[in-house]
Order: sequence, then structure tokens, then C-alpha cells
Amino acid sequence: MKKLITLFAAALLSASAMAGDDKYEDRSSASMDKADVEEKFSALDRNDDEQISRAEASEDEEGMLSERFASVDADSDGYLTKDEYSARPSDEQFE
Ligand SMILES: [Ca+2]
Ligand SMILES: [Ca+2]
Repeated sequence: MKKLITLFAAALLSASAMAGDDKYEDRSSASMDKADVEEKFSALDRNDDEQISRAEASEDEEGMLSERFASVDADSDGYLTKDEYSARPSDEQFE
């Protein structure tokens, strides 16, 4: 029974992968999230110092990251590391 559920989940994943970008094919949902974080993080990290400053966060209009900066910056050093960024609450939790 458990194997059947796993197969079903795999079928769902491959179906959604086919509908989306080819590069996400064969990835689990967890690694897709990680890839998403990597992509967004590096897009925001303009100076490639592996941290997102407040100024860099202000570029994220879509996710309103600058509004949430203080809550995402767990150690309050004024910069978001990749760990802090990936641990941030989802958009839904902020509604
Ligand atoms: Ca940076
Ligand atoms: Ca920090």
C-alpha cells in the first residue's frame, strides 16, 4: 500500500514536471523548493557576497522581502544568509 502511494506521488510529480520547466524533471518537491530558493537568492544577491542586504531585499517587489526583512533576518545582523532566506515564512503565512 505504501509503495502504491509512493508510485502515485511520483506519477503526480512527473506530470507536473512535464507541464513545467524541463530542468525540474525528476526532482522531488523538496529539491524543487531548494532550487527555487537558490534561484531567487542568487537573483537577489546582486553583489554575490552570499548575503542579501536590505538594499538587495528591496529589489524583491514580488515577495515583499524588504517588508519582512526584520523577521527573516533571524540573527538581526542586517543581512540575510541563504539559510535565513530559505527558512523564511511562506507568503501565505504573512497574509
Ligand atoms: Ca549581497
Ligand atoms: Ca542574518
